[in-house]
Amino acid sequence: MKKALIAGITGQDGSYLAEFLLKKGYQVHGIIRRSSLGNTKRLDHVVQNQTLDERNLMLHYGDITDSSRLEKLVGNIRPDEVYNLAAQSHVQVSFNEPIYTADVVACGALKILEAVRSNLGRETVRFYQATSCEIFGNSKISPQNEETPLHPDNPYACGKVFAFHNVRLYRDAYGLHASNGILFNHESPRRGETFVTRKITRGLAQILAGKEEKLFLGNLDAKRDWGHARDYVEAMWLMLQQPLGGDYVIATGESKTVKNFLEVAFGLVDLNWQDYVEIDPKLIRPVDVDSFIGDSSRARTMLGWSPRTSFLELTREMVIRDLQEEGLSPDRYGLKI
Ligand code: NAP
Ligand code: F7E
Repeated sequence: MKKALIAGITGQDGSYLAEFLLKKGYQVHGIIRRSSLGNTKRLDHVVQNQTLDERNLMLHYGDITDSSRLEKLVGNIRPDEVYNLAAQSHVQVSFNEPIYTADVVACGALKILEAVRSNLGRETVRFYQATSCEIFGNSKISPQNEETPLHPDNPYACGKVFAFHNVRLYRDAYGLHASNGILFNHESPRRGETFVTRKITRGLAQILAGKEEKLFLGNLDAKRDWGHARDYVEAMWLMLQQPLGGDYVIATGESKTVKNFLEVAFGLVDLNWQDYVEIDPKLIRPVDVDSFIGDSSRARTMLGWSPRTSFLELTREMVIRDLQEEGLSPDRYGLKI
């Protein structure tokens, strides 16, 4: 039985990846932070599904900033595959907390990479780093691919660039099977509530439930290449099944504005978003990336990967799940599950 270790298993992607690997027959180990309230909401259904003699999901306390703990976990578990998804992943928060973000996003990635290199033979382990299209920033080149020059435009992106180069370096210097998944935005009903898509679908459901009257947002003209997280975790795994490590852009190749997302989400329940949305200047970032659009030809050719979920299907799934969270029947709005 193959063993995988996931840092960031309690996040959106970590929970989908854990499900994916468990279905493939892996023993999955996850690193979770101690929290005074639970942080395993996205995993509870998986944990509860396990029968006692089939406990293939194991959670270990740890923090990506704590190298001694990472050394111990990697040394004891001896995983075949290590996925580093742990991050302070909110761009706007990274402007407020740049030092902490760098500790987690940049140094955290290097710490787990070093724990892998020093504990495990390069023949036996494969490493995945959650890199982001944010490394391209406001690029002059569109669409962006693996050759696009890096131009990070926020502290989070600067941290991801540091990690990106270290993964490449560990591949070249030590022969480690290490890959950067350069993922463009990916969303789902499990998306954190302060990212724009989930903020919109959750806000819409709260308006319909009569709990809120308005939804406050920032830059509505920003364009993002939005895919579904469930599709993107498959690409992470595929990268680690290749004979050599490498860097791959994962994207849909379609870019939409925040306004487009509002139109589709509110349109699904026959509302006009302009009646409900107000701009809050506090939500405008010191620098925002105007537009992302990815060219994932390399992944499509070499990994045989392509996205399965359309923009409309993604938005629809998120709206339905947030209506249900508010105790509203999607049927009432003509939305069949
Ligand atoms: P997410 O929902 O914010 O999850 C982040 C995970 O990292 C959570 O499990 C979080 O734990 C954990 N974490 C944060 N700080 C940590 C620390 N100090 N020690 C250990 N764990 C820590 O992010 P996501 O959307 O799943 O994204 C997964 C990864 O892909 C991240 O590295 C992100 O930067 C990157 N990425 C995301 C996207 C996207 O569009 N979603 C695109 C490109 C790259 P808690 O649950 O305890 O907070
Ligand atoms: O913003 C605009 C905002 O926070 C998208 C992370 O997963 O993807 C994510 O980063 C756009 C931006 O995602 C609000 O200014 C308008 O232009 O959902 P977001 P992000 O910043 O693109 C990348 C690939 C990652 O790697 C990151 O980890 O929407 N926007 N109004 C808003 N954004 C937020 N959050 N909240 C608003 O009210």
